[in-house]
Amino acid sequence: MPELGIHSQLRRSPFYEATIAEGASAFIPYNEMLLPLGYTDPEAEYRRLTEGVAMWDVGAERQVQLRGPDASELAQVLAARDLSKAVVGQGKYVALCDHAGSILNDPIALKIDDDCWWLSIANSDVGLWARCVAAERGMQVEVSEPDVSPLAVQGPDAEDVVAALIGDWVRDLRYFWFGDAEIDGIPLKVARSGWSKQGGFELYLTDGSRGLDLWRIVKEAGAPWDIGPGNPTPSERIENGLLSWGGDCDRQTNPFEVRLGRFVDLDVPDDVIGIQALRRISAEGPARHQLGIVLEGDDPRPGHSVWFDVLVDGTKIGDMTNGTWSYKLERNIGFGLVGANHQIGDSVQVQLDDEIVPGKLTDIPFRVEDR
Ligand code: THG
Repeated sequence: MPELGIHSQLRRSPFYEATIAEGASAFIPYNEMLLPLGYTDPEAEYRRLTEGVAMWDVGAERQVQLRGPDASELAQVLAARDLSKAVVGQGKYVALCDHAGSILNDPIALKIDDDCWWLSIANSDVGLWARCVAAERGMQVEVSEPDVSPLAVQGPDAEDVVAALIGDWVRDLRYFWFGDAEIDGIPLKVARSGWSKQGGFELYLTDGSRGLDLWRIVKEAGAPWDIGPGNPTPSERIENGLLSWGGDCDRQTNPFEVRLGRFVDLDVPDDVIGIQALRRISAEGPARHQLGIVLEGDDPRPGHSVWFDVLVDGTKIGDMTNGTWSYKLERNIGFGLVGANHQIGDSVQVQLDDEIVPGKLTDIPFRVEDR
């Protein structure tokens, strides 16, 4: 790989200096920000996440704020999921689709107020899309990027840490629901969410000048549980089937192909973007589907986010999208986006760079028995 230049628009999160002090050794660009990718020891970070508690700088999960009398209407027009019954304090995982029903982003939509929503976005420019749609439809709504930066606390001990920090009321929060809190004068929204299946919370910091204070306070509160730094961990998230927009789907992928059909409501109003196409795709059945791939061999390979061809008898049947070494299965695993006629249990081959490696299609989440 040649050296990559760093664009001046790659912004630092309010937690950036703390992550450097903790030893962050790799970052990726995400929403024109730097997102920490690791702290030199991926296995230790995986163990901490799956057996203890980790804190993550996910400030790059930016919020697209919709505010005004038409904010709820705009949120609904953008999202192929029924938001009409959502109440203030509730979040929902949604697919934002284009007119062809392809996924543009998969944010969490948080209802902040009757006239205000946040879309907590993955890595694509939803602000641009939302502003354009609002203007074209003559809606009264202001679209902005507020000063909000999530800090995730994830792992089996996360609930104890966040309860110690904020109060026992957080134990009653339902998944994706949130409430307001203040620690040491630092304003937060506290949500039960996060990009792992280990359980946890996200502290949405709403004053970027207090990022380093919040990092220190969470670290101190988590010390009895041995909290340490971490990051969205490829092994854990692939084992458990969490999708990375841009990594496991592209702008030609629809929700039914990547197991997001359960988050699509076909009976939303006809003016929801993409819904006509989604109804048609749902009726016809998607051409591809997402299954697991377990590769043969127990030597760890480097993780990848480029797509590799998946073959049967030399013919391409789909792509292996993101892949990684699984600490749980002790195999190399990844997501397959393959023709709908290929099924769990089928043997496949994956063309990795200059080597063809045999593997098997499996269910998701991945299970040790399936290797
Ligand atoms: N937190 C916040 N913002 C985010 C993410 C996050 N923005 C970008 C990205 N992550 C959005 N993508 C996802 C993908 C999956 C989940 C959350 C965000 C997720 N899914 C569960 C699942 O699929 O099993 C639960 C879904 C459900 O039951 O509704 O958690 O992590 N702030």
